[in-house]
Amino acid sequence: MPLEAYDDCWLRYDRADENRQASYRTCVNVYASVGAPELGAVREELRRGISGLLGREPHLWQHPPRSADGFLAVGTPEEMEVVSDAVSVDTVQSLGDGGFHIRSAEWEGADVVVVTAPTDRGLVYGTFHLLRRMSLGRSIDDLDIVEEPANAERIVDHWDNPYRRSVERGYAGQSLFDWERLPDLRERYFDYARLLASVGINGVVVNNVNTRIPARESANEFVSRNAGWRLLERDGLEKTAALASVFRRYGIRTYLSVNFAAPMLIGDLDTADPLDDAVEEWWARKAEGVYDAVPDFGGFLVKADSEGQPGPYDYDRSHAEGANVLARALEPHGGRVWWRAFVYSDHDDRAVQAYEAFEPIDGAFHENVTLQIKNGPIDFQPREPASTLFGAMPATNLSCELQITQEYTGQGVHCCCLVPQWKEILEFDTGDGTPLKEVIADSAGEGIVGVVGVGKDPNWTGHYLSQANLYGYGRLAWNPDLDTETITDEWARQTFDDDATETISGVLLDSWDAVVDYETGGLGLMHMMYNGSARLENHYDPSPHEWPGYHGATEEEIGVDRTTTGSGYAAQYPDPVAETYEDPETCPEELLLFFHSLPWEYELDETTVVQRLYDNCFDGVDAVRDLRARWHSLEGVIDEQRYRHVAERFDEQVVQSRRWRDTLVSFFYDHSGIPDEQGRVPRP
Ligand code: GCW
Repeated sequence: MPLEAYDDCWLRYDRADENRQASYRTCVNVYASVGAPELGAVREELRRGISGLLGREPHLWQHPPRSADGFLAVGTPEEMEVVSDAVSVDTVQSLGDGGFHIRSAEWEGADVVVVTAPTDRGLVYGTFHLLRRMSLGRSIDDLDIVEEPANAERIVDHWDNPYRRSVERGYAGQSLFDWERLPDLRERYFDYARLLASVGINGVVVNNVNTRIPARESANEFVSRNAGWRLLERDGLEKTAALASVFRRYGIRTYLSVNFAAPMLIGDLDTADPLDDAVEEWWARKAEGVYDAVPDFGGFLVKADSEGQPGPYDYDRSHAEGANVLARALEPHGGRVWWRAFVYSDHDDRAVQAYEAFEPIDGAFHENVTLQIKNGPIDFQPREPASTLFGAMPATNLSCELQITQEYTGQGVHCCCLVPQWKEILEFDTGDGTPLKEVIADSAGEGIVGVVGVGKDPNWTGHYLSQANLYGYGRLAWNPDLDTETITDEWARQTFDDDATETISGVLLDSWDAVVDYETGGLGLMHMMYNGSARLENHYDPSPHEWPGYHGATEEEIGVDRTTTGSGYAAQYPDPVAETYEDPETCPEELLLFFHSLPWEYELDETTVVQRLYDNCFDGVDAVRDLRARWHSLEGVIDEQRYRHVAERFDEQVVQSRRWRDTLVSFFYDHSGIPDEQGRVPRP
């Protein structure tokens, strides 16, 4: 038992019902190979899982057991005869890294279930897959399952600030990683790795992309709020190596965010110019040191020339030149650079900038560089169109960055299941019929990245229901074709009681639409959140007056013209996508005001723009009230603690959604002067 109490999330392994227990008895005897660190993790997970599901400890064997109930065999075909007999070895060998094969067979008169894979990492995923089936109460008879991850890279990025223990945009307490005490390990790190591996994550960036931000502590004293840049020093590498030893057991590679000016901050160079020989040499030596400490290190993540971080622009070099110097250093060790495309500066329309910076340098990045592009062109808003870069850089390795932590979607208070938002993005047609999910799954080194905000709070994510976002992110990264309902059902069923699954899954499914309605009016407006001063960044409360450029409200019109008569953003998409967005008649209604500035009384289907905005804001609050009522129906059905925690948050969400609604509808009314047809908008 861990010393600190914290939630098991979806790895609860509650007792299976009687019938199922009988049919799961094959798994009471486990024959698992030994050796690789991953296999220790496999055996341990089976011990936990089977003990929970069947109420009895499994027997772990190092040879095929003689048992009337048969047995479960976990290993590669080379290691185990029972495996090579039970499966087609060619099928297994043809699977990509992470892929696995689960098969029922008869072997020497015994019923066996075989979990096999070409790599040890695949055995971890196969084991979790089998345990998930059992947690979901599904049959494990006659299995013949072959799975491979759709995305080669399935990474979570932490925005944890080492040495300060804070988490940027984290709503679940302090950093999970006890930076001062590392390399001492905590049991919780292992449980975190289990959660990640159970949904197929294979990479973790342990520190914030803001590796150094000077903040004013007092009138004339500046300190660095984020000391992540120090992780490249010897002491930091020791801490990283300790975390990597935990993640490695679960097939997860560890990465660091690094500061582009590290040769000056840590080294004694007076430049970080990527074309300078001494800088090249510095990074090469630094990479050697990193790999000495962490032999399977994943690579560097860089936020450059953005929001105060240094970058190649400081030396008049391009992003490709900046990324490539790091790529050359990592290349001999098999490492990769994740270079973020999140750059913007003073400009009339921030949406157009990433494309302007990166599209012209398509093809200029080294093979071991992946461009990490946020899902939309602005910044993790409740709803955005997909970024134009996904359809514009065929010669570059691309990845899509999603935000799991709910910075703009109610933080740790509002229930907002983001899986439907991510599905919308992944299914987006990038122009020639290729959905975005295929663009990022095109080659090795591409994939999905999710910004997690997990912290030390006992429930990991701040809001119990936000665990579904972490779960859903992993499941979608593994298989973007899964539908949203499958994911929410799976999560609810493993996390709560069977009787509550339908209600909880339903609540999750309707939650995002509600947030979009009351935080934006549902027609593509965005960023109407309070920002505040540099030290009080908030992104939670409504504040539409603060950033007029994002919504363009005037007395005549509402929305931002991003067509060719405006900022030209729509034209960055290839046709026919660009054409669809250019014309307000064909632009999807939910993005209308993102692309167009329209008169308040512009006609929509059976109503006007302003009336639709009013209606949506009111609908959003009604929907939250309905979600709360549905949650209340679970009283006595699920445990008191989680019931109350979420019920209290729903109470607060009702209050906050009304605040959002009232602020937005008054704002729309103040600008338009057009009353709500139903008289709900208070006139000043
Ligand atoms: O959304 C903004 C956040 C910043 C974040 C930045 C980024 C890590 O408000 O907190 O910084 O994006 O993605 O780099």
